Amino acid sequence: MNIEHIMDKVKARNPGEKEFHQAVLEVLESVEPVMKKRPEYAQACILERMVEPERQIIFRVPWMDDQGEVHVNRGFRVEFNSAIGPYKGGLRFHPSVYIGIIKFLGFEQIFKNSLTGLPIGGGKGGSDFDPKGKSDSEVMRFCQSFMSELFRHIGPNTDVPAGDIGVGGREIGFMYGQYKKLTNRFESVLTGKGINWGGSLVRPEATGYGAVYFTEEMLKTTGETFEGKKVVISGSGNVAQYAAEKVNQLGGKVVTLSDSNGFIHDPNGIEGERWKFVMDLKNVRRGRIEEYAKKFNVDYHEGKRPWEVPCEIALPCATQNEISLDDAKMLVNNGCMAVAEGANMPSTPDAAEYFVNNGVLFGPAKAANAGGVATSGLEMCQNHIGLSWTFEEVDRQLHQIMVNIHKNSYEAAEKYGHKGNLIVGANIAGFVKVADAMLDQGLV
Ligand code: NDP
Ligand code: 2IT
Repeated sequence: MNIEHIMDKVKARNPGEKEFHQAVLEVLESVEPVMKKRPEYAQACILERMVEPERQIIFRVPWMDDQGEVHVNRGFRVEFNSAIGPYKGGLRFHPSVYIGIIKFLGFEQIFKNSLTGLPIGGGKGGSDFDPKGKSDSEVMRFCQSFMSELFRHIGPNTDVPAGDIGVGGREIGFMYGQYKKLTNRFESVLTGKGINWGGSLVRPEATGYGAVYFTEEMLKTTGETFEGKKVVISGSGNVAQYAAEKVNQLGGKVVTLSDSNGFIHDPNGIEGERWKFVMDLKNVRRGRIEEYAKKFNVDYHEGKRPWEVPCEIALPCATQNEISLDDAKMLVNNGCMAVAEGANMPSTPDAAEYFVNNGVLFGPAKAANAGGVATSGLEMCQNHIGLSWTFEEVDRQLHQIMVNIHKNSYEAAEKYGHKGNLIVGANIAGFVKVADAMLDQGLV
């Protein structure tokens, strides 16, 4: 097996998709020792098949704004791999979305979903639509138009989308309503649904809580806990909000949050009334994080990311490539001992490598943020059996899944000679299950 050869081919066949190239290269490098031990994988061209999505759908999404003006956006759904279950993964609505972003996310999702231990394949979708500044009716019309094409490609045993950046409970509701109208079926075709219509308790909290549970497991390996630790978080959306809540519950102190305009630094800790203010600001009023600084009279840093603030633990929960090598150096210099990726691929490859080589406990995205999709899997399970579990029950299962993901990634890294490197461990543990399923199912 020649990684360079496969990588050259990926670049030639997917020109300009730099985020996708980045995600593929990391996995190829990690699984090299497995490929040496298991020649049957190379013989069946498992890697060459894995990097090619099973199906890619690109479609027109026309919609009308409140002034009666027509807009046209582009919709995507990449159904990447169904070896271990129906395609599963979120939808991202953000102006930066193009096929390369959706493919990087869909590719990562294959291994993440495998790590959860649940029967879910990998997929991702979205649109270059920007929900920011749009009215609820505009968002509804967009979601309805988006689903008017997407519905024919998805289904509870085929492909089950959920949220991601720019897609939360409001958007899932509008899309679910349209799916139901078009198909006349009330079924488990989306996750992240409202609690009164098939949603699961803990799904809103799951990604953030899961990332913190994962961090707890990493800290345990060095006898540490969250108690009294200063925690820097980026983002102030779904993942960041609930990561902050869980850190507070475990005795840590969250001192930053951010959005795409800048970050706030609150040395008092973002908890209690201050945390509730963020929840209302971001989920109800849909305002900017700068308002927090005005309200509580703390520092706001326009156009900057929070990595300059000294901390023991950093949780990037905003977007891809938000931690550069320089940021990583700054964090390590300031005493950061653990980084867990709540966002997808937030560390650039050289930043991630720097953390690992400098003794930082590093939880890569596909392991650390798998709690969201895992709880989506639990939502599907409840829908299939027609029951709803309690908050405590879902939280218990989420916690156990995060403990297992840490254990499996840690052990895989050790087995293949990279003790403590959870990037390698998570990639290998996620990969082997999917590769074996593909072998079992023949050349499809
Ligand atoms: P939200 O839309 O709820 O929040 C995203 C946050 O990140 C906002 O504060 C947003 O700021 C900020 N952000 C987005 N893009 C950028 C950017 N280019 N530069 C700086 N800040 C940015 O999304 P989520 O919280 O759901 O998602 C955050 C991350 O977590 C993403 O990487 C997502 O893929 C990942 N993730 C999400 C899961 C989920 O269940 N929701 C599961 C696993 C991973 P602003 O409002 O200004 O745009
Ligand atoms: O990146 C992710 O794992 C998600 N956005 C959640 C996917 C899901 O299906 O819950």
